[in-house]
Amino acid sequence: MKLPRRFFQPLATGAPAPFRELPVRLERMIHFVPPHNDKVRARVPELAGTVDVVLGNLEDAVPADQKEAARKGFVAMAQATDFAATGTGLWTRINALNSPWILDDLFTIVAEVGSKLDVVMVPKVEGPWDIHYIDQLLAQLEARHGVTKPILVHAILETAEGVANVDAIASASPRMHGMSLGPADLAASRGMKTTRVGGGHPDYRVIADPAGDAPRASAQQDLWHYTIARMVDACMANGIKAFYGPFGDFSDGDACEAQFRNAFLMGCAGAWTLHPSQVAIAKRVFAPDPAEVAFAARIVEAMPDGTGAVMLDGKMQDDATWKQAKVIVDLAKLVAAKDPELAAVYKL
Ligand code: 1VU
Ligand code: MG
Repeated sequence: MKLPRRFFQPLATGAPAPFRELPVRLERMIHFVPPHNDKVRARVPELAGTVDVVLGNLEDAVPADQKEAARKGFVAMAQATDFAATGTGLWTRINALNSPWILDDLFTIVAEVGSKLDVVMVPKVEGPWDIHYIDQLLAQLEARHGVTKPILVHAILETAEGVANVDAIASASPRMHGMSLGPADLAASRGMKTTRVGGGHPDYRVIADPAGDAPRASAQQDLWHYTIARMVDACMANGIKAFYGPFGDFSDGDACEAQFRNAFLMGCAGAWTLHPSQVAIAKRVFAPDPAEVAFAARIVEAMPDGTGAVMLDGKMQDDATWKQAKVIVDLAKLVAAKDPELAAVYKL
């Protein structure tokens, strides 16, 4: 671990200094685009104004013989659209550190479009050593290609070893943007018995005690509660952002919405959208409920300096509830700045 004084120094001569604070950005959805698919890629200019982040995916879901096409497609789509004009983030998911493609991914992308790229998503991160490697390499490439804004790193939490090291990953570098839960790879790595991509499982439930001959009530539980909680604590303790990842059953919007909402309530900032149908769900979920915003605004107003104790509608408010209210009001303001319809509803 670097000493505090060295932690924020650039890792290569000529590389930009790391951010002291993360840029404040609304990232309700990270929308995955398969860049080797010409038809979907052609939609990116129109898509860019409707999502918070466009991510060109180079890793899983891209066939091995299409890796080069995906990389070229990503460069083309990054060059063709002015993402900054609509405040849309531009990310890529590179191939894993143990793959034969990662060097070409980073060498090509930073050289060609490094100045337009906000975040590199790194799959299958096992520990801080993976982040250190990417951190050093990105600094060398930024210096070589004159990139002046630091490219951030986002880790996918999708192996048992990664979960065991989640705190060390979150604090590995000032380049860390955040983390996403990767429920499919993680399920496989842990030996979980599910073929689903995220969401619950009908057999994972608690059952009530027997009460005579009455049928015993039972309820499905959230398979991902523990991991999301660990990820949120690791991220927020280090001032970075937590995200729910993919939900694979595009036909079950209700289940996707429930999974996204659990993640939102637990502290996540957004989720991945893999299909256009999931974008509206993420927009609905990752913006606070208008009634909650109205009540939170009353709390903030009732305690202008955030201290003391007051009663609102029979409920005690104090310094701690003021902070809770501030989380909601701040997010509502961020959403309102981008979404005029919600700005009107929030009255902010
Ligand atoms: O109506 P049209 O035919 O003009 O368009 C189709 C389709 O092209 C389009 N579409 C998309 N547009 C933008 N972004 C997308 N991600 C996207 N996906 C589809 O929407 C229209 C309707 O599509 P569809 O229902 O007919 O679906 P398709 O069979 O065309 O596409 C399905 C797949 C799964 C291939 C496509 O959605 C996709 O590639 N999504 C991203 C998958 C991905 O990135 N997976 C990796 C992350 S998850 C992980 O790593 C762990 C599991
Ligand atoms: Mg994965």
